[in-house]
Amino acid sequence: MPAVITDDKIPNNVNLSGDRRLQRALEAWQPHFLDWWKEMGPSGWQEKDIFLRTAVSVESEGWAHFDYVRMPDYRWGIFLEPKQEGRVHGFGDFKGQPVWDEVPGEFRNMLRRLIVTQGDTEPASVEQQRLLGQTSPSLYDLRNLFQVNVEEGRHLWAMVYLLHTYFGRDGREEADELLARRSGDVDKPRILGAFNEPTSHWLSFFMFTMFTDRDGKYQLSALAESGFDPLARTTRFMLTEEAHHLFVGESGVQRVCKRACELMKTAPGGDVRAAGGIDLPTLQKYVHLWYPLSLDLFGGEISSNASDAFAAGLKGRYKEERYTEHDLIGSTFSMDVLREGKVLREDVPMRTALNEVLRTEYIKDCQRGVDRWNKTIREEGIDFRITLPSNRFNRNIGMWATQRFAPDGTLIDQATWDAKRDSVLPTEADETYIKSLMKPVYERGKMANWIAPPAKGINNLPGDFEYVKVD
Ligand code: BYC
Ligand code: FE
Ligand code: FE
Repeated sequence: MPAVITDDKIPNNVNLSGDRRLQRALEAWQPHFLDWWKEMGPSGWQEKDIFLRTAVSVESEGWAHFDYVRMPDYRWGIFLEPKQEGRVHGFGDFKGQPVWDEVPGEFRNMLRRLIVTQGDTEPASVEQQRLLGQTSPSLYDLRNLFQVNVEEGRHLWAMVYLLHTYFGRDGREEADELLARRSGDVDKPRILGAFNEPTSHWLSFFMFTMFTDRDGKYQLSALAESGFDPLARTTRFMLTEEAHHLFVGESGVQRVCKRACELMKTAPGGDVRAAGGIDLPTLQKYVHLWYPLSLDLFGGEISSNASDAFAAGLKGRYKEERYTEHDLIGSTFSMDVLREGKVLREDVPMRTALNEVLRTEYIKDCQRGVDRWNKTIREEGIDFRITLPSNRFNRNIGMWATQRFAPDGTLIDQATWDAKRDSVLPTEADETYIKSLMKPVYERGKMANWIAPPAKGINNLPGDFEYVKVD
């Protein structure tokens, strides 16, 4: 493993200076990335000093360096986990054979599509979050937002490195396209649904980092199993950073829950809204919005793409080593399916069910987070439970998208849906109310009224640390 080179234009542990052509190509892409960052990255804060973590190596001890940095000066680097000598394909048709260090011709398109789809989500999320710095509930949250943003920028670099290194001219073109598409744009939208949704306030930001970044955890874990070794090594390191994004989301919502409970107990008549908080029924509606959008990101329940990617050894399951069987020929997965307007349980050939297999793991993980929110609510002495809706509710991708379902999974007709919609999903009035709360709080140690302070600061620093130098 080459040492980390940090005095180059592009910090890396892939010996970039040993490949002049590649280095020149990436150095030519770099100014385009910076232009994109300045145009579409966090608005209004580019000249300020932010207390950020920068990945400087892949050592499990001390991979991160914390210091003040202006975001355009952030050292976006390329880091791959060390190569494991003798690594073999762990699943699929090539199981037991040595992993690939080059792209096999027959799978080139499939692999490129996976990498481009992954890469597209990273800048998309930065675009979605670009205005949130104007309304942060505290300096602590402001810094966390920017931390997530710069790391999503680094994740884009990770995928662009693969495209430039292994896909020649097509790869360079795809890398340019990654900077050309725009979240929510009618003509050149981002590839996947959730990445074109507005994230226009901090409640949606926390839901996004809870539910949508968690799709990232599961997709990256599936790619970390890949028999295309550079992809596996890149995504493994991305997962290290991802944990903080999930923390921001889960703890963010938890703090909103806590504050809602406090206000229920202290506000006249327990009226949380009158006291300037986010009431739990409204919070539940945002769970109903972001959770199905994130479920959609796993693709159709029955998918030949998923089957092909597994067969080729390109995309595995979550923690493949936990399973005993890695061929999946002749095995089945028991799952709900829609047949002639009815929900039935069926055994589906395992390889075609792999999107659903991954989604099922994701759902369990989401439930664990929701359980922790409910624990907070219970500890506050409040009788309310947040629930995840059925995986059939409000879907736009896959077999459930063709019918209407209530949050409990009951099939309902369009008229019932129309009558129910505003009681289960955010209305325009809810959006207006939440946005009305979004007033920036930029004094050290202060917190907006609608959210409880964090249990502790970042990197063991105190809560009133100057996470962002405002002046
Ligand atoms: N929206 O066979 P199907 C992250 C398309 S998040 C729009 O059912 P497949 C992050 C699909 O592309 C992780 N289109 O599904 C989080 C296909 O189109 P084509 C991102 C969709 O292909 C927060 C057609 O429907 N990583 O990192 O098995 C912040 C039929 O597809 C959607 C990845 O996604 C949708 N929701 O699975 C920052 C990993 N779903 O090709 C970052 C790479 C499906 O027929 N991607 N379609 O035109 C994949 O593994 C797969 O592409 C998917 C879809 C899992 C997304
Ligand atoms: Fe990411
Ligand atoms: Fe993330």
